[in-house]
Formats: sequence, C-alpha cells, structure tokens
Amino acid sequence: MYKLFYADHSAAIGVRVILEEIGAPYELIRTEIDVDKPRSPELLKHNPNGWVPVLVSGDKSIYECAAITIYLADRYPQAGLAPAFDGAERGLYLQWLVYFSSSMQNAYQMTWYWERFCENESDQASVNARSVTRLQEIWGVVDDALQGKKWLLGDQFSAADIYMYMLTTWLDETRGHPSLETFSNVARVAEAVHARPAVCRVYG
Ligand SMILES: N[C@@H](CCC(=O)N[C@@H](CS)C(=O)NCC(=O)O)C(=O)O
Repeated sequence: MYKLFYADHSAAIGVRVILEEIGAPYELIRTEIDVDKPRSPELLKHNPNGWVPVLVSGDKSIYECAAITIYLADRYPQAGLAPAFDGAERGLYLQWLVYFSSSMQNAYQMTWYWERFCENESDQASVNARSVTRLQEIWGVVDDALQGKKWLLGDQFSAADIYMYMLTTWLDETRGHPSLETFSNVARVAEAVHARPAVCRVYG
C-alpha cells in the first residue's frame, strides 16, 4: 500500500492519477501546503522542503513529481505509461517530464510563490508578470511540438500526457495566465486525457 502526501489542485494530483492508472492501492495523506501555515512534522520528515507530492512505499519515500512518475511508470510496465528503456521514444518521454517539472513548474511558481524569486515585496508585480510571459512562451513550445501528433510521444500515450494535463488545469486567467484555448494542440490533447477513466475518477 502506497501513501501519498496530497493536497487538492497540487502537483500531487498527477501522481494520484498515475496510481489510479496502474491500479495500485494507495492512501492519501491530506497535507497543509498554504504558504502561511506550518508544515506537519510528518511531511517534513519525508520532504524537508515542505511540499507535496511525497510517495511513501514501506520504509522508503520519494519527492519530486517527475521522479515519482518515472518510478511508478517503470515499476508497473503493464500499465503502458512509459516507453521501455530501449524504446525509440524513451528520450522524448524523459525530456517532457523534466521540462515540465523544471521550466514549466517554475513558471507557475512565479505566480503562486513569487516571494521565492525576489528579495523585495515591491518586485512582486514584476515576478508575476514574468510568470505570465514564461507560461506563454513555454506552452507555445509544447503546443508547437504537438502539431500533427496524437500525444506528446506521437501515437503512444504516456505518463507525460497525464503530467501535461495536470499543468493545463493550473492555468488561471484571473492571474493573467493565457487561456488553454490559446494553445489548440495542447487543448485537444488535454481533452483526450480528461476522457480517461482514471483521470475522471480523480478530477471528477
Ligand atoms: N518540484 C516539486 C514542486 C512541488 C510543488 O510545488 N508542490 C506544491 C503544490 S503544487 C507545494 O506543495 N507547495 C508548498 C510549498 O512549496 O511550500 C515537484 O515537482 O514535486
């Protein structure tokens, strides 16, 4: 039985979808992640950064959404969420997961956690504005790459599509973010991911 440190709408939701896809039993540990609230000692024991997701398996735990995704998809190859180690699209699969977890998530963090990107509160507007332009640039790269493709890896669905779907749900026009419809290829793939039973069970 896996345990997943979890908060609604957070990066932990993508890992939850992966667990649903592979059909592994898991327990959610609902976790406080508000910037102004203290972190539980239990969370800090597994992740000193104080963020989710953290996946606990026996006496081992892992944090970082992309790392957990790679770990689970490789551990359950029958779920068909990752190209094999020697598969033609293995490199592209890893590329997208790392790009999402580094460039894309950082661009979002500049909206939600702007104080981590500047010394002075007076710079908040500048950091937030750069978050918006980075999201435009990065989603534009993803959208171009999806031109003429069914999924990120072409004909093969993978955990990278699930990760991408999660990231689309964070676009928030009230924060000035571009709308999902701006990126028609991304919107098309996101709709197809949303139709999967495992995604419906988690997102409703
Ligand atoms: N790089 C980490 C980032 C995870 C992350 O930003 N989690 C957010 C929720 S989406 C969180 O727990 N934030 C609380 C905090 O950073 O203090 C990952 O990909 O797992």
